[in-house]
Amino acid sequence: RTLEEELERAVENGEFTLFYQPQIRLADGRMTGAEALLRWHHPSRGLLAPGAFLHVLEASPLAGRVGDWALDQACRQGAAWRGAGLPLRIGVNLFAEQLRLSGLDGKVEAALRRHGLPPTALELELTETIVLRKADSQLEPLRRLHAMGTGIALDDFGTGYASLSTLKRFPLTRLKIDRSFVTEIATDRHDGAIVEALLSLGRNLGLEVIAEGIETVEQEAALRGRGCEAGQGYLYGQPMPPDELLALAQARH
Ligand code: G
Ligand code: G
Ligand code: NA
Ligand code: MN
Repeated sequence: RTLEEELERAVENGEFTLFYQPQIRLADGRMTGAEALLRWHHPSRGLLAPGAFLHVLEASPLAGRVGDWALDQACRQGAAWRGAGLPLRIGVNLFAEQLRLSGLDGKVEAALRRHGLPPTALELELTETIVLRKADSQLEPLRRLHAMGTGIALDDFGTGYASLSTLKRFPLTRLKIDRSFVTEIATDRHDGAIVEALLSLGRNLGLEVIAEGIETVEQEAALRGRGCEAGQGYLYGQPMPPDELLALAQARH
């Protein structure tokens, strides 16, 4: 069997699941959100992270179905947490395929309505590569979602080639600084300077900034000291099943 055939079976058998990674407000350490990250309960290979299959899934038409499932599942989970008194904003990664097909705004609105969530309870994550391939006319669904109050984050920020003018015309609410710049922020002068530039870019565009891949209190302090609003990384928690995230959120609320 090829990986693509296995992925097709996985979609049919419901073998995917979502893990969640905490997102923290650096000013007070509270958990304000969680990013949903795909996992595959493979019948013989065990629990697989996206590294094992994303390259094939992304290039396949199945990506649209898996992406729609993840959007619905993340909204369901967000509504459950909200019901438990934890109004976390849920981050959902989008596949290029989901933007290529029309009707993304309708699908997002329907998922929110199905689970009784306000538009602000959701943040869609897009990579620079996806963003750069979009013509102005293809941005209309995202503009509508942005106007409704849904978050739109630029993922892996700093690793691509998005120009200032691209960033300006794209309907964004947040930049996610890629973890490659965070790793040595406390020790490497250049990484410190790059992060400062990314943060000032965010400020000038009126966007919030979240840093990914925070693993140490030194990295956290360096980011907070430079005015970064939010963070995500192993320091706060790895991607985990929903029940574990709930327990952690209750402790960090
Ligand atoms: O879960 P992990 O930490 O290994 O994530 C690896 C990559 O897989 C990340 O870059 C993330 O953006 C991507 N990814 C995880 N879940 C999803 C998903 O549901 N949809 C899309 N499009 N990408 C995902
Ligand atoms: O969407 P994105 O590609 O940024 O997904 C985040 C990826 O980074 C996932 O693979 C996740 O497991 C990983 N990750 C999240 N936090 C950390 C961290 O603190 N350190 C490292 N090395 N990886 C992380
Ligand atoms: Na992401
Ligand atoms: Mn990222």
